[in-house]
Amino acid sequence: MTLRVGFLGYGFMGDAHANALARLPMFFPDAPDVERGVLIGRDEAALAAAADRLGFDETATDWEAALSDVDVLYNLAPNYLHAEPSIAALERGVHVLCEKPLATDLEEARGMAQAAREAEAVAGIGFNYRYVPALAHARNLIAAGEIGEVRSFRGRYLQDWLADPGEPWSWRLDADLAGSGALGDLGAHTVDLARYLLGPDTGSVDRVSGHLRTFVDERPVEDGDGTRSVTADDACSAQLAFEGGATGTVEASRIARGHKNDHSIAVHGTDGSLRFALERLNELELCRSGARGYERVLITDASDPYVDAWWPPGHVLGWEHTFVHQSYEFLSAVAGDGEYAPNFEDGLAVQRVLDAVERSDRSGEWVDV
Ligand code: SOE
Repeated sequence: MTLRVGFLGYGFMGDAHANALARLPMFFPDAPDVERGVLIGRDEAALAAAADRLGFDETATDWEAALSDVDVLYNLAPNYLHAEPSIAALERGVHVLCEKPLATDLEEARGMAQAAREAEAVAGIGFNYRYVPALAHARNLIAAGEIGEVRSFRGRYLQDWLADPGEPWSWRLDADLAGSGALGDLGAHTVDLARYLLGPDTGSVDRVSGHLRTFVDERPVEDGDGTRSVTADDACSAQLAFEGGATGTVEASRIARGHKNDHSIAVHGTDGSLRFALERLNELELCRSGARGYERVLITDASDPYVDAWWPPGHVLGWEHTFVHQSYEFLSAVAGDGEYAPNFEDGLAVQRVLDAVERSDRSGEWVDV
């Protein structure tokens, strides 16, 4: 069986996912056969050029009609276009891998999770950092009790592409179109990693105290005159109280000068700690039971998650490999037993936390998730 895949959207994420599909048969020969079938977008000329570059057979400008022509939809569109096409696809039995955050608000996210529950199709969400080998390894270590009982989680996701007030306006800066700013774009990944690393019980967030700030209220229109209002947060921070009793913090920013894609995580347990930074994604730092400090371990052995598909030890992997691993797992689930995580329930769980952070910011108080 060959799975015919359609992509809705062909920006940065289109490149990342198309590259993943191209690599899949070379490095994961047991993955299902996949055809890059239809590239869906609005601008015919731009679509044709992108389809040619990304290896798609056809293009379409009507996403609804295109659904009858694919087995799988990768929803890589801006956040405000996550709900309707994903729900429509699932209702037709088309499998969906939707980029994060799941939706622009909790109500939409609930609708998407409900559609996924009722569908005879797989509904995955693009939390690609679960597929960093070092983080998958960290999760296994925590689950095996290597650092004892988790007492605290600390995550920060810092970028600086909005530090310059002259950086133009885009949909990502509009709360109606994106849902939120740094919180949903970056913090969503961090909240998901807390859930993933700590496990479903310990990692479930119970209460939050959140703070959001927009520092640049107007930004220039790209290739045009004047400015448009920025309604999404530039930066945010939140304290988390986990159901299992652990404490946590999450910080996200798109104005943190000097930080390009700094997604850093630390987990402290009763017997040890571990820490990770995305800009050095092949490494994991471990403070093992009884040790006085951290040791740095390269997670590139064939026995480490996903690594045996690639290069010999020390021949490091990059950010793009996470998308290959993600497509491998997602498409294998589609062709196999249909069981896949992270799925729309995971997306909804994260959306509940994002929503609580915004509610807490408005009320100035801790709120229940
Ligand atoms: C934003 O700059 C962004 O592209 C996010 O949207 C992605 O989710 C993140 O992985 C990298 O940064």
